[in-house]
Amino acid sequence: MRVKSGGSLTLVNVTFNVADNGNIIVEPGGLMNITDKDGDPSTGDGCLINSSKADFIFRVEAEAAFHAANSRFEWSHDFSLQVLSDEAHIANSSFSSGRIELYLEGDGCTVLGNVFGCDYCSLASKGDNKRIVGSTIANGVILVDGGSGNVVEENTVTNNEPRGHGLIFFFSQNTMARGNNVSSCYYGLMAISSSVTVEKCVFSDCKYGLLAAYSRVDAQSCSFTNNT
Ligand SMILES: [Ca+2]
Repeated sequence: MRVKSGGSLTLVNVTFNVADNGNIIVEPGGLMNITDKDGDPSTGDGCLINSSKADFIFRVEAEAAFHAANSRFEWSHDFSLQVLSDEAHIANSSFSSGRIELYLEGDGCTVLGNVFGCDYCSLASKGDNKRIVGSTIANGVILVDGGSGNVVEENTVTNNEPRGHGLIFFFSQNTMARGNNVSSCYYGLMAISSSVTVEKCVFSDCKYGLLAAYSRVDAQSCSFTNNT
């Protein structure tokens, strides 16, 4: 499926099974909207996007727009949702697959209240001024790679130490990590060549609660518990 420039596709309460040879591409100038009927994430009337295709690609290209809410994304293989656009909002949705990467490259997009229930999830962000808020990640990491002004807030990340880290800031400036709950990771928070304000976060049962390398980290009102 391909949404081209000037095209607008809205899916409401739609089940979309991607065939063996299918991909979903939203091209520059296109808009894709995936949502439910009543705006309530608990009512199960959102969309289901699923695929059993091994090399499935779901890509929102730069200068496209993408809104997803109250819906489910299910894959039976590893999966990458690549969002290269500034105009992207993903809210109250669930992702499940073998291993997922949600890759966000544009400036200013928002990821709010999603659940990632995968074998391993990487929520990777490049660019500026993103808000990654209220997500639940079991087995995975939130990586902020470069950029400035990004906010990572009120997320819950639980890992199987020593398999992975919780929050990673890599060459990322003026970054805020607020109200996150990170447990059972190798590094709960790792800052490399970054400036990060860490506020009201809880790090528990990690190998190391926090690592700051070539970085300025200001931790305020945080709790470090039972990190070995
Ligand atoms: Ca609903």
